[in-house]
Amino acid sequence: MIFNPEMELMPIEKLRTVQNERLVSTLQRAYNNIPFYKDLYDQAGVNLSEIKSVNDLHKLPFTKKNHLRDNYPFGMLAVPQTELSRVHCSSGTTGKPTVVAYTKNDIEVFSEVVARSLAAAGCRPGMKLQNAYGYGLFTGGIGIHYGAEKLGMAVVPISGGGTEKQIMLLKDFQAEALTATPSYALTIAEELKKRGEDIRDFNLKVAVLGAEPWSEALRTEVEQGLNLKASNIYGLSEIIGPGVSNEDFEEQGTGSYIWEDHFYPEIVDKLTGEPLPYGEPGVLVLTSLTKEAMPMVRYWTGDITTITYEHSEKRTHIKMGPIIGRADDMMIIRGVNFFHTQVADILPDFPQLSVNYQVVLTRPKNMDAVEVGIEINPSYFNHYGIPFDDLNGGAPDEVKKLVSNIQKKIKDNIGLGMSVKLYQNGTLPQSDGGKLNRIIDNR
Ligand code: ADP
Ligand code: K
Repeated sequence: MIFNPEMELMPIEKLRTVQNERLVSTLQRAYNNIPFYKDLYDQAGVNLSEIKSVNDLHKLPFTKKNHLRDNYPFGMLAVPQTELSRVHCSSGTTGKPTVVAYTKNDIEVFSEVVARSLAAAGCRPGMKLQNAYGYGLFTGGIGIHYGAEKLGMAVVPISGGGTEKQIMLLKDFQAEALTATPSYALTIAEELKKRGEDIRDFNLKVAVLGAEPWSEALRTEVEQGLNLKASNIYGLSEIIGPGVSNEDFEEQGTGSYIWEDHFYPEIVDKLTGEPLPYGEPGVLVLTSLTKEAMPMVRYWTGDITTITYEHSEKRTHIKMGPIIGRADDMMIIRGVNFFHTQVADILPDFPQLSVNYQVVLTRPKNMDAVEVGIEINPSYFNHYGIPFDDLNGGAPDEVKKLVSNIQKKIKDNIGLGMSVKLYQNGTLPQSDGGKLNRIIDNR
């Protein structure tokens, strides 16, 4: 099902015309109403009348998260506060949050792109959706809620957490769809297994998971555990919230469609900021084309990915690959660039391992050291009858060999020596409803 065939199937030349028109009015709106943009472009010496199409965008400087922080709370508004319909915050790190705001029409656009996303993920009008994204200042919960209603679904607004109740309602209400962070969907799947629930008592068909990076191995685990199809949803508060892009459930693994009539994507080099050709990994930079309250021009998402039209089969819009990491989350360990998602990528090579992992950084003797904790796959170990206590230290040869094979694989693929510690299933931190932090920095 395609929610908005006119826009999602629009021939690319026509789409460019729409984008160019929308870009020009976005730039005028930003420059004329927001002192930040006027100063930014005046200081850079750009004449906005020279920016006529998306191909000219590269002449403009980037907008970054610190610009939003500097203009806290309402300095980035292009409309009077009386015209706002809603205000959200992005959790961010310490200190003041990043504020984002919406007009009535912005909420309409937000709902539209979420409705398209859910439809692409296999959600249908008439289905019930259990929405386990957090409700509140976070854009995820309410953003999904409005989009699901627009699509014609019935929403169960349970929010994140309370796994026992999640399971009870999934079973009693027979919801066909689940939205959650991927790590929380895994928590639910593992809890089902632990309780010995029979998946045939549930009616789940699709899950729409996002807000944090996840791997194909995690997808498999969730799909098997919950007996459904799980697709990726991507977004960020600064651009609108979830629903900037979404995977089609029948084209899994080939990327997520970016709703290009509302968000124009570029990929740029993370050091030089120069635009990169399709297919090359770099920082995703997004320009909002229709937002009224808070237009974002060349917003530096910090997320590293690729974009290409190569796999756009069902729709004309461009697709982005999975997020490899955030530019500012990249760790440089003993000179080697490292994202924790690189650990996730090697796990499927070892059937003995489960998908849950964490990365602990320490600095003994002034040298950075990395320890990777990985949960084991209980069925594999039960099969061999190895008691869990024997996993670390005093372990049978077979386990010692496994650990050294994992270490070798990490060294070969990532280029860094790391120590590896195995954990019993369910003992590493799990998502209790929201995003899961996999990095523990003890340096
Ligand atoms: P907060 O900042 O409060 O955590 P945001 O919604 O603004 O909330 O977070 C957006 C960020 O979350 C993105 O920039 C990206 O790093 C991450 N993210 C969102 N969706 C995905 C996804 N599907 N895959 C990987 N990372 C994602
Ligand atoms: K964010």
